[in-house]
This record gives sequence, structure tokens and C-alpha cells, in this order.
Amino acid sequence: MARSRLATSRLFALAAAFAFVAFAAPAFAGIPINVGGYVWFDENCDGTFNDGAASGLNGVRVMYYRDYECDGVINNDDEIYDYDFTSNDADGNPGYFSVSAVSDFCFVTFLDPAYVPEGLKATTGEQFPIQTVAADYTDAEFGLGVCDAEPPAYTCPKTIGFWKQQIEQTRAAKYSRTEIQAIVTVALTYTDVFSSYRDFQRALDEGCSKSALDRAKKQYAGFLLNLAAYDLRDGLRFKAGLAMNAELNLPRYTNAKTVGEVAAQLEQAISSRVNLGWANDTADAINNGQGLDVTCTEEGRDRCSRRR
Ligand SMILES: [Ca+2]
Ligand SMILES: [Ca+2]
Repeated sequence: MARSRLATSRLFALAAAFAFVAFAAPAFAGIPINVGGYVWFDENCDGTFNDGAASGLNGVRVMYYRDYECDGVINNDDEIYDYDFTSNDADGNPGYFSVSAVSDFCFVTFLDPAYVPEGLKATTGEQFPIQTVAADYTDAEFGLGVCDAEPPAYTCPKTIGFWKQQIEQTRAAKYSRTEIQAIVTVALTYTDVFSSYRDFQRALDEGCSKSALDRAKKQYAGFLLNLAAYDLRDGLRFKAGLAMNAELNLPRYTNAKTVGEVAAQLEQAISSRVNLGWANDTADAINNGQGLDVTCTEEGRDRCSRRR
């Protein structure tokens, strides 16, 4: 009898445990998924994975940190979660990495420097945040290249006020309508946040009292127009803007070492709608020349001759 009572009480304990699991299950929102991406040889040094499927690099160790607050940076209690070595994907293309995860986890991934082939340098951000994703994810990207970056010809960021004048073609505008349209067309190739000329116009038009998202998008619009104006510099009479490879030193806001790196951080923050206040402040600071060695050309000197 004692045994049977014991068995019964164990059964109850077991049932209670199952009941607990069953009760707890709905609070567990995530589903098992794989998250990863590619490390590739960025032959044309443009930071974009457009160098062919065979350009992936195998044998590179990719580290994953759990980003508990999903703020896109390694801080506070964030800790090592897992790692993977790049290898061929299911289609036989090299450079693929992936770890098992849960859909409501956030990570910050980066390459273990000990496994980066000698002579290669990052052409993308050195850390790639993976925010909560609902399904298998393969979009984390790390470009490595042999890129002797030419120093930018000049660094002459303009504020959102300047860009609004250009878009609205006020009397003070420095660019013709054709020129500003060309600038916007190039800016659209850098981002998924905006998809038309009208989007830029609307973003720059938003007043200060609008939402955190609107404010961040407004500054980001100006930032992207600065990048595009620099890219088009040979065809523009008025020289302004920012090069992707311009060095950045803005530790108050970002660990990015170049304008291109912070561009990726801003795009990520705004498209996932996290850290919007940070995105606003950071883009605002850069549009005002903070953290940059500002060297404007003759034409631009009236507005940004200062060096910080
Ligand atoms: Ca490329
Ligand atoms: Ca964090």
C-alpha cells in the first residue's frame, strides 16, 4: 500500500509538473529558429554583398552575444550565447553561419578577430545586431576586404534646415531641382526607411513636436542626403556632404569608427523602431559636424568651416 501511495503521490507530482508546464507555456512566446548570415570577401569594397555567391569566406568564427535589452549593443548583463564557424550553406555556397535560437531573442554578432584572414579589414559594421525575428534569419552580413580607403575629398555635412531648403527649392537653395532630385535618387539606394522623393520631403517637413520616429527620420533624411551629395560631388557645383569612409569619433553616441558604420546602426535603429531618441541625437550631431574632422571646400565654407 505504501508503494502504491508513493506511486500515487509521484503521479500527482508529475501531473502538477505538467500542469505547471502547460500553464507556463503561453508566456513563452518564442519559437525555435536559426539565426545567421554570411561573411564574404567584399572585392569592390562597397560594404554590400554583391560580389557573387562564391565570395563567401569559410572558417571564420562568428560570436553571438545575447542582447537582453535588445538595444543593439553589448552592455549591462549581455553575455556570450554561442558561436559558429562559417561553412557552406545548403546550396554549397561558402561563408554561411548560423546558430539555434529562439524567435524572441536579440543578439549582437561579431567576428572573432583571431579568425579573420590576415590583411582583410571589415567593410561593414564590426558588430551586427540581430533584433527579434519571427522566422529563420540569414541576413547578418560581414564584409571583409583589402580596401585602401582614399581619404574623403572633404567632409562638409549640412543640417536638416539646409536640406529642407533644397527640397523645397527656396531662394536660398544651393541645388537646382534636377540636382536635388539626383541626390534623393542616390540617397534612396542607401535605405529602406524611405522609398520616394515625397518620403524625404515629408520627413524633412515634420515639426519638432512629432513622434520620436518622425524626429529620428527627419535627422536621418538629412544624414542620407549628406551621403548622397558626397557621392555625386563631381556633378555638383556646390560641394557638401559626407563620405561613407569619413572617420568618426563620437563616443558619446556610438562606437562606429566611420560614417558608413554609423549609417548601418541608424538604419537598423529606425527600421526596427528601437532607440529612436538615440538615432535622432546621433544623426543630429553628425549633421552638425560633431565627431568629424570637418573640412569644407571653398563653396561650403560659409556654413561649416569649423573644425572640431
Ligand atoms: Ca561588395
Ligand atoms: Ca544590450
